[in-house]
Order: sequence, then structure tokens, then C-alpha cells
Amino acid sequence: MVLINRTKMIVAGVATMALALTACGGSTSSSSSSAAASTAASAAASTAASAPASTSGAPIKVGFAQTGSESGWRSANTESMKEAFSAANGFDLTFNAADNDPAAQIAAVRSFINQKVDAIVMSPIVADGWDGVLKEAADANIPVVLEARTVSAPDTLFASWVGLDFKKEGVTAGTWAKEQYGDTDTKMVVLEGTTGSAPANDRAAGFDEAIAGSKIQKIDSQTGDFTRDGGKKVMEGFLQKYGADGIDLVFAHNDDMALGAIEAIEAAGAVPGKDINIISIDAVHDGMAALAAGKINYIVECNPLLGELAAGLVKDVLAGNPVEKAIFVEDG
Ligand code: GZL
Repeated sequence: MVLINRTKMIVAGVATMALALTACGGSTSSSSSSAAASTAASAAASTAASAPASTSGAPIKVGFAQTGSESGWRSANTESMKEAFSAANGFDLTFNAADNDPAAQIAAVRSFINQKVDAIVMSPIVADGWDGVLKEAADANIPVVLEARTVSAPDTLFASWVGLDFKKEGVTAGTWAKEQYGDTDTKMVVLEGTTGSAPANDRAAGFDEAIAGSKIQKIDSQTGDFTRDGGKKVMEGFLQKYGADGIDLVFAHNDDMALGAIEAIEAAGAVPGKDINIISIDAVHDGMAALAAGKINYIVECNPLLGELAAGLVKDVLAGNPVEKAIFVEDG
């Protein structure tokens, strides 16, 4: 397992998380000394014959199966991936967004196999159901790199995964909740991410572990599918069922659902961040604005900028270089 630190920098007034690749590296081709350069060149020459045509200077054909466009996080992640898998970086990218539909995403991966791409990158909507199509990719000798979310299939069926420690994000959120609210009776509702997705599973597990033994009582929990509209609809249901006075705390698995919950809470005449406190994960721009306005009480970062690492992994895998199975990007 490799842990990548990241530096945070403010660019044009927008908080953007940038990766500072540390000793574990992420790029394989560039080198400073002439000796290293000639070694790299001769290594490349020796693999060029056996490796896919792409190492002969032709662009690397990559199929990217994205979940869809369900959240602000996803938009930032897609932008990061498209920037990294650019023609200037030696790629010919085919992009597919599956609109949060697991069957459509599997079909997209199958189409990439039929197109005989050099490599497949994907952010699996849900963790289960991938063994079959990953075996088809392996049989077609097409490596698969996972980014952000992961799968329950054996790790022999994919080359590498780069993403975030979702369980740690849940523990961080739950630890803060316990410190702030754990000593008084606190009725909490949870807006879950997409059912069966790695972030939803792991954030719930981490949060529940962290609040164990406190007076925070989970009175209800339902998926809002990581969307603003989903979070709003589920929160409206909770407010109808328990009343604004019957809910003290909302734990939202991402900012977009928290922002939907804010709309529902305000429509019910209550004050988010005061009458009903909110804890969330992602730290996208709109989430940070709500935090600054006091409508969200605490946000755990989830870094969306995974493109450079994923692109470096694809080049490493195609060059026959050894890669780690799991590369965790650190969150703030
Ligand atoms: C995290 C990612 C999650 C984000 C949500 O890696 O899978 O999916 O937290 C997004 O905002 O929808």
C-alpha cells in the first residue's frame, strides 16, 4: 500500500487540492541524469517490441468508464482525469459516463474490450458484479486500473487501484461528531451514498465505529444516491416523519446530499447548522461555501484530483513496470 501526501494550494480563489508526488513517484519516463535517461531509453527499446503498439510512439488508447455526473466531486474528478489522459500526454481517451447505472457501466467496459483499447480505467459505481467483465478484459490482455471507488472482485482481476481511504473519512467525521455531540442525547439521521458503493459502505462503517459508546442515536438512514436532489428528497421524508424538532444531526456521505438537506431544512422553517447540525464529506466548492455560511458544521475532505496518478499507473502497467495494488491518496 502506498500513501500519497498532497499539498493544498489556493488557485484563483478556489480551493484546489493538488497532489505532491513524494518518493513513491508516479511518473516513470522522465529522469534528470543522462545515465538514468539512457537506462530508461534502453529499457523502453527492449519493451517496445513485446509491448502493445502504443509504446512505439502511437497514442495510448484508453477507455474511461466514469460513474456519471452525480456530484460536484465527480465533475472535479472527471476534469482531472480528462486533463491527465490528454493527447498532449500521449493518450487517445474514449470517455463514457454511465449516469450512475451499474449495468450501463459494465456495458461501457465491454465496449472498450471490443474496441481493443490498450487499457481500461474505471470508477466502479458499485463494488459488486464486476468479476465477469474483468475476466473478459484479462482474457483480452487489457489491463484495468481502478480510480476512486474499488470492487469486491479479487485484486488479481485489476492492475491497480488509486483512491481515498473512505473508512478513515468516516472515522474522522464520526470522531468529530462524538467530540461535539456525544455527551448529550442526539438524534441523528444519515444520508447514505449510492447503495453498494465502496464509499457508502466504508464511510458508514467508519462513522459508526467512531461514535460507538456515545449518546448519538441513529434514528434513520437512507440512500440519497450521492445527488443533491436525492439528499433533499430523503431529508424531506425524515422531516415529515420526525419533525424538525425530532432531528438534531445529519451525517451526509457527501456534500451534494448535504446541500439538498439544507434546502429541505430551510423549507421546513428550521436553521441548518444550528437547529439541525450537519456533517459531510468531500469539501467541494459549494460545500465549503455552506461551511463558511455556518450551514454545515464540519466537512472531511475527499480528494478528487486522481488523474495524474491514474495516468502514471496506466503508463507503468503498459511498460511492464511493477505497480502497487492499492495507492491511497491522503485526505485532509
Ligand atoms: C469518492 C467518490 C464519491 C464522492 C461523491 O471517491 O466515489 O462519489 O464522495 C461521489 O461525491 O458521488
